[in-house]
Order: sequence, then structure tokens, then C-alpha cells
Amino acid sequence: MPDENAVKAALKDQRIETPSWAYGNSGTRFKVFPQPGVPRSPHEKLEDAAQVHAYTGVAPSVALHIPWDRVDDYAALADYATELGLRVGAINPNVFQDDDYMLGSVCNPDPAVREKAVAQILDCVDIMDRTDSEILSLWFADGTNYPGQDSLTARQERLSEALDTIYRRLGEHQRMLLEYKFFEPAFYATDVPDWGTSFAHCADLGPRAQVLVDTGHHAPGTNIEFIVATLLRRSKLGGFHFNSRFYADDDLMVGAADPFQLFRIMHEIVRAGALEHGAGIAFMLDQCHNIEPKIPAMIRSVLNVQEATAKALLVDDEALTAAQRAGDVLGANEVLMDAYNSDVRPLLREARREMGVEPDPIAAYRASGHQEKLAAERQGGQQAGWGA
Ligand code: AOS
Ligand code: ZN
Ligand code: ZN
Ligand code: ZN
Repeated sequence: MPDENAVKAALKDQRIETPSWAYGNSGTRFKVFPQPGVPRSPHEKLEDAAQVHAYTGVAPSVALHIPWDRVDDYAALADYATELGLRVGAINPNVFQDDDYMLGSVCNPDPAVREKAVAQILDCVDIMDRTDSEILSLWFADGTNYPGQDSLTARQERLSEALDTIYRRLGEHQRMLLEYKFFEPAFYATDVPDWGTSFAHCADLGPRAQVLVDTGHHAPGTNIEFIVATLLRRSKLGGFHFNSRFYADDDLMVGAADPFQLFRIMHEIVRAGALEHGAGIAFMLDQCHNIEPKIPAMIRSVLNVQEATAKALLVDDEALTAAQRAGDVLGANEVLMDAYNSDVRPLLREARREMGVEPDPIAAYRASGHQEKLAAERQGGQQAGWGA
């Protein structure tokens, strides 16, 4: 059986990054419902992220989205993060909200538009230099809506050329993660639709290009843990955008729709020894809280990742390996399910106490009155973008 102290140590050591855009107002294409107390600036988004970190102790970094989080002085923003006990995490260039990008960004048939998109991404690498960020997180809305609209092959060539330019600009301690998504906003053909396409581009580029797995970006029924295991084997898993989905890219709280899937993913991570920081897997959240209050939703999401991780850490690896080697189908499945069915909440409460944070972060946040204070103090909160 796994040693309880080792399990707690691994849980205390895990880090989960929250996204700046989750703190802003968001919605669907039908309606954005503004919430009271929402941040009015990137600084206030950091303040909200600092709350999540204060209550969980494991969320010390924040991903930024440029230009949604545009400021004049990024070094000063990073300093402010430090003051709050945080740091700036992944930088996400936004190359999908400009009229010029109607037919795509780096895959656009017009070379001038491609150049503009690449320049915008290179600016983001400059920002990374100023904020000490190690991850450039790339998601392209590029694709086509109709057969024949553009050459699928030519678009791959353009993508490859752009990625190459960006890759060559990265500093030694920086890497780029290429996110895939099977559809939306393009409906016929997306230029990076799946892990295979992302993997192929990353393999061409080199070791500092890796695949980003957003759990919401797969067709229903896709075995995501298989993708995770495959990428891990080849050192091509860069990290996650965690969220959960019932239908499409719902961006609901991770672990809400399918906690078992999250456990199965974390099981592959733990088994590969990839939970340790040295393995370089970035555990990031990519969510939008359209109808629920955002800070407690982020806290809940962090706890959900921790619970799945704790269960994965509780898998009796020796017993599992023995059952697998013996071809004991039922026995192996039972070992896995035993871990999944354990109640890890007492263990996590204990780990939190030992870390000096609230054992029940949600209740503590609720009791703090912070949400009411924000609602009274902040008027006219910012929109995050669209339902990212
Ligand atoms: C879009 O569907 C992708 O998940 C992106 O990672 C992200 O949600 C977008 O960049 C908005 O933040
Ligand atoms: Zn994402
Ligand atoms: Zn998405
Ligand atoms: Zn998403």
C-alpha cells in the first residue's frame, strides 16, 4: 500500500495554475451575465487568483491572455504578482479576436495577416521575458468552414512555417505548448484538430515544443488517458488545460462532469512519475464560470484536481502490477477502483492543516465575507473575452 506521508507530500507539492480569464465576466454566445465584484483590471484578476492560492496553498501562478490582460508595464505586473505571493504563468496569445483573422491567423491565405499574427505571438515571447514566464501557450482558432475553402495542405505548411519562427525565438528556459481542438470556431476542418497533428508539429520543432491537452477538446468517448500515456512516453506532454464537458467545449469546472475520467488521467500521470515538478507537466485550468461565483468555483476546481490526484496516488501500484502481469482482469480493475472509491477528503484536510491552510477552503472562503466585500467595492467588472 502507498505510504500515507508520501501521498500527502506529493499532494502538498502539486501546483495548479489558474487562468486570468476565469475571473472576468463570461458567458455563451447568447448572453454574458455580469457578476458583482468582478475584476476591473489585470491587477484585480491577480488579486482574485491570490485568494484561490491563499485558501488552497497550491495555486501560486496565473496564466495571462494577451491582449485581454494588456498593461503598459509587464515587469511591474509581475512584481505585483510577487507582492501577492504569486507569479505569472503561461502567456496565451490571442490571435482570434481581430477582424483580420476571419480566415485564420498563422494559417491565413494572406501573408500579411500571417505576419501580423506571428508578430503578435513574438510580442508575447517578449512579455514572457519580462514576466519570467516559461510557457507560451498556443491555441489557434484557425480552420475552414467549407470543403474547398482553402488548401488543407497549404494551411499546414503555413502553420509549420509560423511555428518554426516562433520556436526559434524562444529562450533556453522557455517552451511552447501547442493546444489542439477538434472543432469550433471552424466547423469543417480545424488546422490543429487533434493530438496527432499537434504532436507532428512539435516533433518537427524540437524538445521545447510539446502538446497541450485541453480535456474539453475531444469528441465524446475519446480515451484521453490513452493520449496522455502516449505523449508521456515520448516526453511530448507539456501540460493540461483542465475543465469538464458534457457536450462540446463547455469549460465547466474540472471534475464536475466526469471525475472518473480525471482520476484515470491522473493515474497515468502518477504511474509515469510525471507528477514531480521535474517532469515539467503544467497543470493549468481553462474554465469559465458563467453562472457560478468565480473565486469559489476556482477553489472548487483546484480541490477537484487534488482529489483525483490523491486517489491516483492511493492506487496500490505493486498489487496493480502483479494483477496485470498475472492477467488477473478483475483483480487489476479492483485495485484501481478501490483507490477511486476511497474518500480522500480527510487525508486532504490533514495535508492542508500541515501546510497551514484552511482544511475546508470553500467553507472558509464563504465565511470570510470576501465575496460580499468585492461586490461592494468593485463596480463595472471586465469581460473575460468570450466564453473561452
Ligand atoms: C479554446 O477553446 C482554448 O481552450 C484556449 O485554450 C482558451 O480557452 C482560449 O485561449 C481562451 O482563453
Ligand atoms: Zn484551452
Ligand atoms: Zn477550449
Ligand atoms: Zn475550453
